[in-house]
Amino acid sequence: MNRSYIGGDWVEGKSVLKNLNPSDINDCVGEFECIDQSQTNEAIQVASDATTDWQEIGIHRRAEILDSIGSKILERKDELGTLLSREEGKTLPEGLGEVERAGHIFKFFAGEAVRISGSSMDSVRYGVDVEISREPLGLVGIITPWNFPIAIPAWKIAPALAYGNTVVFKPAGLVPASAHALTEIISESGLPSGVFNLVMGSGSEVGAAIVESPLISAVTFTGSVETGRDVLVKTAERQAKVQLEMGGKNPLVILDDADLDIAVECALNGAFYSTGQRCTASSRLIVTSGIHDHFVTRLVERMEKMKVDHALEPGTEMGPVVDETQLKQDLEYLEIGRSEGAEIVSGGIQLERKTKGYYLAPTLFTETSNNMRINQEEIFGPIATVLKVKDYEEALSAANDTSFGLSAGICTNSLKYSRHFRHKSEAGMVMVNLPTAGVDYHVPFGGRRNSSFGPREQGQAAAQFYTATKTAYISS
Ligand code: UN1
Repeated sequence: MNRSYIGGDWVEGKSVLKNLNPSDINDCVGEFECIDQSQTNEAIQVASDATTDWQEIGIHRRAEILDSIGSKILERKDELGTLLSREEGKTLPEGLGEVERAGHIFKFFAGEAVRISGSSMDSVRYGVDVEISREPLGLVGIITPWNFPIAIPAWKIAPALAYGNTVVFKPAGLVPASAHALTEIISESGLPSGVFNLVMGSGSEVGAAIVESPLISAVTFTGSVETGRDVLVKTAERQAKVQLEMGGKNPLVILDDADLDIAVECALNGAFYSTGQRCTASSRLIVTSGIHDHFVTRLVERMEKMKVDHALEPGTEMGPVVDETQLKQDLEYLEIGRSEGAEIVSGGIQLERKTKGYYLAPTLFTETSNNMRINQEEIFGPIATVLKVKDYEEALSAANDTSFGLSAGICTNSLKYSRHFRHKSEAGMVMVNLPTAGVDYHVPFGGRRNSSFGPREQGQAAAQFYTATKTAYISS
């Protein structure tokens, strides 16, 4: 039974939900208990009371604790990766890779904890010194999505703790087992009780308590644009600090001079790995006319060879869609695309496998225009579109013609175009001859427009969100 963890205790919930394996819905990964709003408020109180303890423990001990969490995650990689793939449906290599990334994130922020620094300068008034320092915020509320069940929690929890904050963490209901396992590791790391709390339950009870509580100084959220807006409005009302990571409709531009092998692998990886369920997925493939037909033929050949199966089956390249609701949304977008006049050249059908799961063939639309809904709205499934354009200029303008701006990629051998694209792309991250998805843990992550709000995540940039700046003036 997966329970919430509050003030150092595993706490009984008010209702029980099943956690089903999307590769095999007859496999119940486990049950988890949901707590309600008043229990969440108790967790918030406990975490708020623990802030002084955590700040006074000092940076050396904080670093040691974070480093040991990172080591334990890496030691238990096989078990955690298998669990993650079983409950989320990404392939085992993807699950293992994600766990490894989470371990490295904790180790990175262990190092950052002892490097928290400020600056000093002379005041414009002679005889006065100015010292600028970073201080903890207090209590941080963390709300995470289901598509990266351990990496996204890690890249929010690790910096929150490293910079001296206490945490209330609400994972997505579809992936409670990974959250529980991570919490188990954190609970054994020597943290004072109340510093880290896991609160499992619904958005309307647990999420609402986090967003509305005056005891929470900052809320970091990754999820849908719709929920993100709600979090933004509610936190703005009480002037809490907020950081949002939401959707994407990321363009991958393929120019005539691209290396075709590289372009096809970037598109395949970016569009279909993790079943396309990444906010960084390459969902719009913008292809110039000279390479268009070759590219489509080669990508379709590769897609048809892709092994779509149970996430834990050796050799699987793409696992199932995460659940029935997401599958329904994906199927609806197939209809929307067809009705808009786009053509499906590969996929577009549900697949049956030995086990009953939410299998959908990787799908490619061609004959699209950029104003179609399938080119403007985030689908969050294994569905990509091809947009044929005349030249680089048209490709760039289509790439930027979106309400999102998370990641953008270009496949080309031209220094001129890759350099121009790097400067003119209106996305937060630009990839050259690489998929739009798959990011490092030690550099800033985030986007523009509807994709993100607030300071960047990860790397040293994380300090901007998880700390408050203090400016001190000192005269003798
Ligand atoms: C990645 O592409 O490696 O929810 C990470 C998401 C993003 C993370 C993507 N926040 O898909």
